[in-house]
Amino acid sequence: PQTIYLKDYTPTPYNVAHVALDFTLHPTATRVQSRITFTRVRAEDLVLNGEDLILKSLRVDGAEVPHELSETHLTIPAAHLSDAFTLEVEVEISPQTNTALEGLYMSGGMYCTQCEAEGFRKITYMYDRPDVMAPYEVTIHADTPVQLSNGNPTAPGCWTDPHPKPTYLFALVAGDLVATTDHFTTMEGREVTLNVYVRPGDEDKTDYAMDALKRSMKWEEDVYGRPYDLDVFNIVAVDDFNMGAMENKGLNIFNSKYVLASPETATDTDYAMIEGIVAHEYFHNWTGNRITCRDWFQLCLKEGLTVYRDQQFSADMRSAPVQRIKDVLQLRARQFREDAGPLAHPVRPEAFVEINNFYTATVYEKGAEVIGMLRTLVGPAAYDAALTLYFDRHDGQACTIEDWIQVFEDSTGRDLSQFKRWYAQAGTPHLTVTDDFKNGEYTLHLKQKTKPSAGQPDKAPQVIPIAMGLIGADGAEVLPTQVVEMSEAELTLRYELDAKPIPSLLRGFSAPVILETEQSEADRLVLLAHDTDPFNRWEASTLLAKSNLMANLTAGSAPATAWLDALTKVITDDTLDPAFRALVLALPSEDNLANACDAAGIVPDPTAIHSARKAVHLAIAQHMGEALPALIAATATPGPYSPAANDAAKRSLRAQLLRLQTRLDGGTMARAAYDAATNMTDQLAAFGCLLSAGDTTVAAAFEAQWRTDRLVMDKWFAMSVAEADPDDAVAVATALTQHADFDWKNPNRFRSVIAGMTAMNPAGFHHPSGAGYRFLADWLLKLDALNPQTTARMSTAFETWRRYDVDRQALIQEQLARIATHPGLSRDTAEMVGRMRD
Ligand code: BAL
Ligand code: ZN
Repeated sequence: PQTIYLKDYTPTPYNVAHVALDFTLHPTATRVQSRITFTRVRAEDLVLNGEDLILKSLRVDGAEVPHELSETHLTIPAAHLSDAFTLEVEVEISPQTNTALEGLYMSGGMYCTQCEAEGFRKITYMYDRPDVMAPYEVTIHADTPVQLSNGNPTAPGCWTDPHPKPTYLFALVAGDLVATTDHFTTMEGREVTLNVYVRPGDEDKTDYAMDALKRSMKWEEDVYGRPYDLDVFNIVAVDDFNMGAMENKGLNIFNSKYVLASPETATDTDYAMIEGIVAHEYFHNWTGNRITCRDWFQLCLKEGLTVYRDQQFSADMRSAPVQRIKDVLQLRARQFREDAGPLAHPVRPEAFVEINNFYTATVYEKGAEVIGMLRTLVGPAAYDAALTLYFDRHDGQACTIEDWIQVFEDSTGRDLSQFKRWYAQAGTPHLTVTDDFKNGEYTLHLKQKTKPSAGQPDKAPQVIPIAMGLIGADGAEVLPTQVVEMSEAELTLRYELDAKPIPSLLRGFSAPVILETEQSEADRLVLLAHDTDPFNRWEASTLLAKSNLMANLTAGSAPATAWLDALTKVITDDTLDPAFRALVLALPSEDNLANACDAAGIVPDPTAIHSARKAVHLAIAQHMGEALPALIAATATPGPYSPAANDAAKRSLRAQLLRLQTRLDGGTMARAAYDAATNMTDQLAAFGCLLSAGDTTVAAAFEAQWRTDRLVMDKWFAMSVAEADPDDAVAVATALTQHADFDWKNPNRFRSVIAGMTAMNPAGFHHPSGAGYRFLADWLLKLDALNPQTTARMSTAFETWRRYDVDRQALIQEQLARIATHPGLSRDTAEMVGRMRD
C-alpha cells in the first residue's frame, strides 16, 4: 500500500464551485446523480476519487467524453476540459452491503453516512480531500418518513448548504425517525430550530442531549463569541457507528450511546460523555467546519482545538479540578501509553498509509494539551485575542498548523518556532527534578529528555510551561503558583528561603510530561493534606497509592499506615468535593501499574499486579472498616435523579465506598443497594460489586431486566467480562460471543466484549496461556473482513507488548504475525499490525 507524505501536498488543478447531488435511495441499488461545477487552475487531467461505485453515465457540459476508471480513481484527460465546466455523473451503490460503515450505509433499516475521513469516495466521484470546499444542494428521493442532509431545508427531501464545505462534512440520513424539537435564538437574533432524531421508542431519552446542545450553543457565544450560522441544527442517533459522533455541517450524526439517556438506563458517566460529545461536535462548527484542515496531516488543527474547547466547556459545567484530573487520567491511560510504544507518532504526523489510523489519543488529547500549554504561555487574554484573529483571518479556509501558530505569533509578537516541536516530535518528555537546600538557598534543578521513537532517534528540547509553587513542611504555602518556562535541556531555579520547602510542580498538569522526582513519602503526605493546587493534591495521593502498590507487588509489603490514615482523612473530609474524594480513593489501574513496573525496570506480571491491587484494596477496606456504612449513608442523593455534577459526585464516591464494603461483607450491602437502585449509576455500581464478589444470580437478573435495551446490554456484556476471574475471562468472553444478542457487526457490541477483555480485564487478556491474545486475534481477523476501521482501532490492545516477559512477547508476536499474513487483510489493520510487529 502507498504511503502518503505531508511534504508531497499539492493543491488540486481544479477548484469546485458548486456540488448538486440527487439520491434515489434503495438498499442495494441507490442511484447518485452528481452535478459538479469545476474551474481550472492548471491544465492537468481531472483525477477524482471513487471506490466501490458502478458508473452509469458521465458527461462534461452535456457531452460524453473519454475517461479512465481504476479501482480508486476516475480520470478525464485535460484535453477534454475547459476553464469552467460541469461534470454530470450517475453511479449506483449498495448501502446495505456496506459493512465498513464508511460512505452511505444502513443501520437498523436507516440510511446514514460517515464521510470523514475518506468515505465520500464511496458515494460518488469527487475530490475527496479537505481543501476542496464548495456549497452543496441535495435532493433525496426515498420512501422513508424523514430525509435529512446538511444546511437548510428548502422542500421535503431538499437541502441547501450555503457554507462551502469539504466532502468529509457531507451527510445524509433517511429513515423512520422521530424528532424532539426545541429552539435557540443566537446572539445575532437568528432563530434556530433544533432537532434530535431517534428511532421511534427512544424519544424519551433525548432531553439531556438537547439540553447539552443548547448549553453548548450559549457557551460558544459567551466564551468564544461564535454564533450558529444555519436555521436548523439536527442531531441523529445511529446504532451502528464506528466513532463516537461526527460533526457534519448542520447534521451531526451520533453513535446512539452518546445521545440516548434516561436515569434508568444511563450512568452519570454516560451523561457526562453525552454533554462533552454534543459540545465537541457542536464546537466543530467553527473549529473544523468553517475553518477546516488543508490536508489530513493537519487533523490536530481541528481535533486538538475542539477537544481543548470541549474540556473547557465541561470544566465550566462541572467541577474544573475534577474535570482536569479526569482529562489527565485519560491522557495518561491512552496517550502516554501510545507515545511509549511502537504506535508513537507526532501530534502532526508526517506520513500515513490509512488516515483512519490517526484518529488517535495523540492527535486528539495531546493535541488539546498543546493548546492548553499555548494558553498558559501567552495568558488567557492573549489566547482570546489570538482566537479572534484566527476566526477573522481564516473563516472559510482550509488551514495548517503553520497558520494556527502564525496567528499567535502575530497577535502576541512571540517567536513560537521552538514551541512547534510539540507538533513534530513524538514521545512524552521526561522531566527529571532534583533539589537542594544550602545556606538559605533552595535550588531546583530540572532536566528534560524525550526517548527516541520510530524515525526520530534524537529529540530536541521543547518549551515546557511549568506551573509551580512551594509548600512549607508545615503545609503553609511559601510560594504561590508561578509559571516557569523551560526551553533548554536543563534549568536551575533558585529561591532564598529560611527552610527547605516541598515543591509542588506541574500544577494543574501544566504540560504533558512525565515528572520524575526524588520526593519522599513524607513530602507526598504533606502535599496530599495541604497543597493549594487540587490537581497536585490528587497527584500526591496517586503517587502514594502507586508506591504502596509497588511495594506490595515487589516485596509483599502491607500498605503504610500513614498513607491509609491520610487516605481516610481525605475521604471523611466533608469540605472536599465527593467527586474529588472518589478520585483520590480510586487506585491506579492495572495497566498503569504495568507501566510503572516498566518504568522502574521491572517486567510486569499482570497476574501479580491484579493480586497486589486486590490486596491493597482489601487493606484500605479493612482500615476504613466500620466507618464505611456511615460514609456510604452520607452519600445518599434523596429526591429524583439529577445528572448534575453535585449528585453525580456523591454517587461516584458511593460507588468507590461500596466496592470497599463489598470486600468486607461479601456483597451484603451491594445486594441491598442493587435491589434499592432507581437509576443505572447505582444499579451498575452494585452490579459490578456483586459480580466481583462471585454472586451467581445477579447477571441473569440484570439480563432479564434489560434484554431489550441495546445500550444497557452493552454494559452487561462489558461488565461480565471485566469482572470475570482472570483465569476464566477468556471462557466467559467466548461464551458471551455465542450469546444470541452478540451482534458482532455492531461496533458497540463488539467493543463491549472485546475491550471488556483487553482493556477492562488485563490479567485475563495477558493470561500466561496466551488464550487472551488468541481470542483477540480471532475476532480481529473476523471483523477485519467487514469493518477494517474498528478492527484496526481494536488491534492497539497489543501495542504494549514490549513491556512483557519473553514468553508473553512471543505469544503476542505470534498473533501479530498470524494477522499480518492473513490473506486479504485490510490496509487499515495491515498498517497498524505492521507498525506493532518486531
Ligand atoms: N471528526 C470525527 C469525530 C470527532 O472528532 O468529532
Ligand atoms: Zn472532533
